[in-house]
Order: sequence, then C-alpha cells, then structure tokens
Amino acid sequence: MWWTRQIASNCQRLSAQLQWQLRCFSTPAEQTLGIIGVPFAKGQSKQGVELAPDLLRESKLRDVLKNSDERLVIRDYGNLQYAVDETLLQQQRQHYHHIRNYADFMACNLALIEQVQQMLKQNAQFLTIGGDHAIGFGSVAGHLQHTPNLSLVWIDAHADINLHSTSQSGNIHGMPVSFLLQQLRATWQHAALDKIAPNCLPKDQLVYIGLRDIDPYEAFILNKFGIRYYAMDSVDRVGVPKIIEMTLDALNPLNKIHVSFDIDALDSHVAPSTGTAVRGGLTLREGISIVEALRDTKRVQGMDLVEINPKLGSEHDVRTTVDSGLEILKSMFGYRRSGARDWNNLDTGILGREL
Ligand SMILES: [Mn+2]
Repeated sequence: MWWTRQIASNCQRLSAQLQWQLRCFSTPAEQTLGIIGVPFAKGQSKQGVELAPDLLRESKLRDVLKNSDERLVIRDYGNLQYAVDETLLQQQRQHYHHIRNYADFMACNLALIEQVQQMLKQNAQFLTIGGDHAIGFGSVAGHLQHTPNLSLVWIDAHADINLHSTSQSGNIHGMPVSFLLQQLRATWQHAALDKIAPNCLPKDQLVYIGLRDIDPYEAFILNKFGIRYYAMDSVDRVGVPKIIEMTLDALNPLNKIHVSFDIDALDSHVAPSTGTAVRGGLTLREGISIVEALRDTKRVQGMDLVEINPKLGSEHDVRTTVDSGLEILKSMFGYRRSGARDWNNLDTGILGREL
C-alpha cells in the first residue's frame, strides 16, 4: 500500500534526523564553559574583592577545572569592562542617590547581561567570577534573557533581597535579588528594568540555602511572597540531604538552573577572607554535597562564585578561602568524590589480561 511505504519512509527520515541530533549532542564541543571575571567591588565598602578573578586564575583555576573533567573545553573571556553613561548618573542623582554607586552597579550589570548572553551563544555553560554579589543581578538577568525557563539556587549567608527603601547600609550587594523578581520590580521603577532585562524570575523558581543573617524587612519579603529559603536552622533540623531533596522538588524539572554561590555561605573557618563573614555556616563538605547534587541534574547552565576578598585576613586565610572556592567549582564542573565514571580514555591494556 502506498501509505505504508510513505509512513516507513517518514520513519526512516525521522530516525536519521534523530541520530544526527544525538551525534551533535554527544560531541565534546557540548562541554564548553565560558568564564568571565567581574572585578566589581562597589556593591559594598571593602576593597579587595575585585582581585578575586585574577587570583583564582593564578591559583590554577583552569587546571583545577580541567582535572575535574578532561572533556571540558574552557574559554576565558577575561575581565568585564564597563563605562558609566550620563543617563545612569542622572538616574542615580534623581532617584537612587542614597544607594552607593548605583550608576556603576547598573553600568557593570548592563555589560554583564550582554556578556552572559554572548557566552551562552558560544558555550554550553558559563561561570561568572566576582567581585561582590551585586553582579548576581547581571549574571542571572543575562541568563534569563537567553533562557527564560530558569530556576535559581542562591547559596549565601544573606538573602540579598533588600530594596532601596529597606537597605540599612546602602550597599547594593545586599539587593541584587530584588531586581530579578517580577513582584519587586515596581520598587525599582526608575531603573527601566523592563527594557534592559524583560524576563523575570518566577518567585517559585528561587530557592535559598545557607541563610543566617536576614534583615527584618528581608524576612518580611521572603515570607510575604512565600519564597523558599532553607536557613541554617533548617539545615540543622533536617540535614543537607533533605534540603537538597526539597530544593530539587521545588524546581521545575524542565528548567535550566543558575547557581549563585556566595563564598560566605560557607562557615568562616573554611572561608575567612570575605567581606561579611558569618559564623555557623555550611561546612565545606555540605557545600560540596549541595553543588554535586545540583550538577548531577545536568541542568546547571550558569554559576557565580562571588565575595572572595584577598585583602581580608592573613595569607593563610586567603589561601584557605581560595582553596574552598576551587573545591566548590571543581565539584560543580565534574569532579566526583566517588571516582570518575567515564573510562573511555583509560588505557586498559596496562591492566594485563586478568582484568
Ligand atoms: Mn551574597
């Protein structure tokens, strides 16, 4: 019959197409990682955090990532540049003069929004290295413009969800999340957010882990909007495995994931060199567990590592903090504590005939 032939030929064509697509997805080129350094320190008042991207590079970031997964192809885009224009200075003077460095914050994040989209066109994943956490806005907003169906896991001692009206310090590194949520955008009505970053993060696709220093208005906002946050008391009560389970349950399984990791989420014993250290944080092992679980979803498409400040603490403190940061990145980009799972590149000939 003519129609059975037709169906058979359609099936053949579809199966050829599928095989071609599968080949494309399994090529090593898919494991590309774009890295951008953002030496931005104006979201808070301590100098030094701008030195972190280059210090991580000097601390063999590339080798550490390569050793965690040799198939990884790394493209380093250097450090982000930006220029402040008159429009932003005017916005600052007229509406946001009580926030320190608003114009610089916005100029840097505008550049980052573009940079992240560019990196995602050329790579499967990206890593943004801060800088202070003010750059979390541009990194996630850029990610959202490229991939609207996105979930965000914000691992931090702080909620970073202050508004300009609620901030005690005027430090904008405590506000980036408020720029990302639809419900809070109205409070930034003079920032033209709908023009520069129209895609918002749905509030049910945000999960915080590690909080232990939440400002009163932040607690009010988190509860008013029913945002999921697993503060350290939750971690103590139910343990990290349960926190991971609840986090993954909350995120839409069809979404890509952005992980924004503030080094101060880790306890100050393992991450002392950071601007707003708070004791009683995640152990390095807990941090690694969380990152491993997220990585194993195979949905993480972007990550930030922020707030490492090499000018704070002793030389030993700085070393400890950088090493902890590298351990977190290593686990995110492929390293398995239980040993590698891919034996294709091993020369099993040296094992002898017995194996
Ligand atoms: Mn933070």
